[in-house]
Amino acid sequence: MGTTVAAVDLGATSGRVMLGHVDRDEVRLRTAARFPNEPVRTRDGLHWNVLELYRQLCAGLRQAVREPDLASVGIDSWAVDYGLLRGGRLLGIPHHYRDERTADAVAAVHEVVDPVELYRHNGLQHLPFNTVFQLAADRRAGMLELADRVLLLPDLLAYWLTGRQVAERTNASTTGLLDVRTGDWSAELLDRLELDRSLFADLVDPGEHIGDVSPDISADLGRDRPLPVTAVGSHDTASAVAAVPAAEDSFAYISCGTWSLVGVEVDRPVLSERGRAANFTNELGVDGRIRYLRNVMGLWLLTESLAHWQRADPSVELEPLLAEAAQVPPDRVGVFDTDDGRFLPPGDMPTRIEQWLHEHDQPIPRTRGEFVRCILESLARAYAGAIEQVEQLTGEPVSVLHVVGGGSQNTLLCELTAQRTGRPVVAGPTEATALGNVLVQARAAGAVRGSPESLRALVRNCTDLQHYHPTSTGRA
Ligand code: LFR
Repeated sequence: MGTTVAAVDLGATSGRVMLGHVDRDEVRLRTAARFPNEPVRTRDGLHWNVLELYRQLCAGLRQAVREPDLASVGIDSWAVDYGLLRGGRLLGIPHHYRDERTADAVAAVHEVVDPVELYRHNGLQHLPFNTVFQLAADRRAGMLELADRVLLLPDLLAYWLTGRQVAERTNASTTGLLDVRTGDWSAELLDRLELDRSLFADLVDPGEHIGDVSPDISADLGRDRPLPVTAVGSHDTASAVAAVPAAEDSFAYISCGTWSLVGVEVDRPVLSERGRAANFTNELGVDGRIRYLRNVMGLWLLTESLAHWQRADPSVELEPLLAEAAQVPPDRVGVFDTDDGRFLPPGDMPTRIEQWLHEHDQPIPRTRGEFVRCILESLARAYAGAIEQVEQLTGEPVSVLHVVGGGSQNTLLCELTAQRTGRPVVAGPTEATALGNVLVQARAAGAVRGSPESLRALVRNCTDLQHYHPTSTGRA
């Protein structure tokens, strides 16, 4: 028995449709479809190929509906990006958050609401691609005035499936336009930034029924009965953190994929000036929890370096480079500031890293293996810095670190993280985002009950976790 649900989980480089089967104390995941997500650069910048993502999503659902007891579908993706619509039609191709069109728009927004005040309202760290800045860029390009609706990407895909336009709250909290205290659209910010409230859909919470897949689409998918679409933590980080298998109160997490989101969960927003200056964010999570965290540049540094090397030599592979990196003595490589803005756009990452190290009189890696070590070392140091800061900013000690997402499989990174933070690291699950998505749907369908802690216990029972101790290795 039990319940089966489909989790559509879109990442910056690939998407998947996972089938999650939940039965009392057990949750099992299976892949129904996996597909690449390849951004496209056109004359007007870097875009997401949303039509291809929707096509792949539907192809994945066609597989998923073969499950006779499929109870619902939930969609999550990265945050902040959106489609502009008019009369229900998409206007233009959604931009990628790594597009550089917001450079001037940030200053334009800050002229109206300065950074201190903006933080007081929305509690968000400054990232140049937050929706509020992207919308300002669209206004300057003359696009915003054409639109009557803004839908974040998972909401856009849910709209295409169901015909219903909503704004899922966890993702909406990354726009910079929610009041972090109330969790509602901030009337004051909208007013001052001259954004009409009607541009934004009504908010829904994870677990709410968005609507059923429209009958014509359902028929096309091969389903002859209603297929509900359920709101999940549609911001992937919200879903991932809901599935952190922590048993302890004093845990921190690193949701480690393209980005590394490093922080803790709190009940109330932390809005101190010190926290703002340290670029800590308050993002809304599942069940009203708040993720107090910092965006660290993440494995993007590694995957983008690898892509650069592979352009010159397609035979380059990650695994041997990681093995080489593990042999590099720690003092052989320099450490760079992973969060320097120069690393945000796509491009030749090794040269940018080299330039940074050169400017700061640090040793330059001589081999690809040394580059990999330098990147992982720098990430581990960035994590250590963020953990130290979060302890100071919340006044709460962190006793253990949970690493979830793709990066939890990177043994060297986990070892270095344990060493540099001086904390035990518990690694896994890799598919935390899909699990968080599945569990929220399963709870909405009545297949499991309970608090965030009981969902976490379920993940814990069903995951093979790896443990790393600060002193357990000579390699780091
Ligand atoms: C992670 C993530 C981060 C967000 C970044 C951009 O996938 O969602 O939480 O800051 O992508 O949207």
